This record gives sequence, structure tokens and C-alpha cells, in this order.
Amino acid sequence: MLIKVRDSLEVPSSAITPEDVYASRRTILKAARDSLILSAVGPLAFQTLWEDQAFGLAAKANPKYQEPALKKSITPFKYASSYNNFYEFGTDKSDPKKYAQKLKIKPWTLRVSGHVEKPADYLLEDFLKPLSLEDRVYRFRCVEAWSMVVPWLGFPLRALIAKAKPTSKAKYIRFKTLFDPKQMPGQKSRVLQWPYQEGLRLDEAMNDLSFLAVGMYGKVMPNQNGAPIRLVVPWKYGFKSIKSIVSIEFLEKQPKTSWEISAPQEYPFYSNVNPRVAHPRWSQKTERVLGSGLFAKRQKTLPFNGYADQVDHLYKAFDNTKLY
Ligand SMILES: Nc1nc2c(c(=O)[nH]1)N[C@H]1C(S)=C(S)[C@@H](COP(=O)(O)O)O[C@H]1N2
Ligand SMILES: [Mo]
Repeated sequence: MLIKVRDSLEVPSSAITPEDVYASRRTILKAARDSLILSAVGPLAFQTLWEDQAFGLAAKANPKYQEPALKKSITPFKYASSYNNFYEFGTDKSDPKKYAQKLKIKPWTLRVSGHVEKPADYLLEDFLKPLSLEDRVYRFRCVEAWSMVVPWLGFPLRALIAKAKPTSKAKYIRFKTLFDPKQMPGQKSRVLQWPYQEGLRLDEAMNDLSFLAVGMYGKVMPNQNGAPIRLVVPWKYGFKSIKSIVSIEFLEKQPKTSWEISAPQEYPFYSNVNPRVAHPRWSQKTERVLGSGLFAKRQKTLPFNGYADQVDHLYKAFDNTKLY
């Protein structure tokens, strides 16, 4: 499956895109008219259909992350793009879709700094140009106990790390979201310390699962989902997946994260999905699948959100009856 990145109001149907996504495309296209569109097209379809074509990138479905059972349960796009956490635009689940549309995502600068041989300020489109994008279907779970399955478009975080060339001092990475209260009115409130920041240990960041996404469902990332670039760490609770990233710093010491600062006993640094350990205010044993209906049966939450095989070796040193 090849996915062409382009600006176009004429989007052909897609093999990977669920029907209702296709149906809702017109609305999305309107919202994304001035930005790039990631759209799924047939194999080797590379024609440029729009003079304002932005990046000219192609994305391939990574077969390792196209598990048929997961693909079957892909969350309808309308839920994944309208029930969001993005406190920069308000704390209600419906706020981000309402208020994030004006966020200016082009031009976008991504700063890579700290203990690296190649610090740089990248214009995002220049950074993306030489990369090959992948389509990966991942489970995603919020600490609030709802979950979804999303086809993301992007590239493994380790591709960026390889470019940055961390020195031997680099042990952690800190990510920061844009700080711009004019565009992000939620930043005028003190619900969190701004800019939103998150962190990973370097070996977690190097794991193949750690992913920087620039799109989802075969098209450009909707602003409410973290355009133009957001992290996806599928074995951790959703808040680790920081949106609208402007800064990636390589550090020697473990950074504090925004949620950790606001409530350390609820949102510690690692925050791996762990059904055995309850959040202080609710159980983590089950989850509500987004879009399955209010009365649908809850689903059992899996350790590391189902990715234990790929990541449990990272946490050998931990007592995971405490860690969640
Ligand atoms: N900058 C920023 N990133 C963020 C958040 C936020 O408020 N601000 N919320 C987090 C939380 S709690 C979740 S569950 C996911 C939600 O991602 P989604 O809206 O794409 O489902 O984004 C995470 N990333
Ligand atoms: Mo969350």
C-alpha cells in the first residue's frame, strides 16, 4: 500500500480507509484545505494533482503493524477525531475539534537540541522530505479508560534519533508542545504547566513502536489530533503521546512531565498501561471502546496495551505492581 501525500480536493477511495472515513472526507478536506493532505491511493500512484502540492511524500503500510484483528476493529474516524484530549484547546472532549482548526501548522519548526552531535532547527517539511512514511495500526488507550484503534501515518522516532546522533550523555528525551496562548487559548488557564511536556527514556524512544505521526486514516493529521506532528507510544497511557511538537531535547537526567508536575501520584513518568494497578481514582482493568456505544461490553485492558512482547524487557528493573 502506497499513500501519497498531496494537496487535493479530489481524493480517490482507499483500500485501508474505512467507509465512514471516506464519507466524512469532504468535511476533513475543507478543514485541511490550506495544509497538506495525506491521502491513500492505489499502488504506485504518484501523480501530482494539485499545484500547491506540499511535500510529495509516499507512505507504505508497515506489514508488521497491519494485524488483521486490529484492522477489523479500527475506530471510525469520526470518533477518533471528535473525542479528544488536547488541553491547549480546552478540557472538554469536544473542545479540540471546535477550537484547534485555526492552529497554523505551516510553516512549522522542529527544534532538535541537547546532547546530540547534530542539533538543528528543521522546517518540518524539509525534515520529512527524505523520510519514508509508514502506515501503522496501533491500539491506543487513555488513562481515563477509553480506547481506540487508529491507523497512524508517520515514521519511527528512532529515525529522528539517528539523524540527531545522541552523544553518550543522552539518556532521556524531553518533548515540548508549541506555546502560543493566542492560538491555544487553553494555555491561558492553569490546568497544566505550559508548554505541555513529556519524556521518554532513550531506550524506550529507540523501541520500534515509538512513532512520530504526521497523519492518520490515510490523510493529514487533524489539528485536534496533534498536527502537524505528534508522538504515539502505544504501550503507555495516551497522555504520553504529546501533540503538536516543536522541541525534542536529549537530556542526561529524567525530565519532569507536565502531568507528573500536576499530579505525580496519578501520572508518574513511565505510565505504562497496566491493568493490575488501579489509577488512584478508577480501575484500569477494563476499557470502553470508543464508538462501540454506551451500553457495549467493556474490553479487558492488556498489560502494556497488548505490546508486552515488544517492550516488557525495558522494565525488568521495575516492580510493576506499583508502576502503572
Ligand atoms: N500537547 C498535548 N498533547 C496531548 C494532550 C494534551 O492535552 N496536550 N493530551 C494527551 C492525552 S491525555 C491523550 S489521551 C491523547 C489523546 O490523543 P487523541 O486526541 O489523538 O486521541 O493526547 C495526549 N497528548
Ligand atoms: Mo489521556
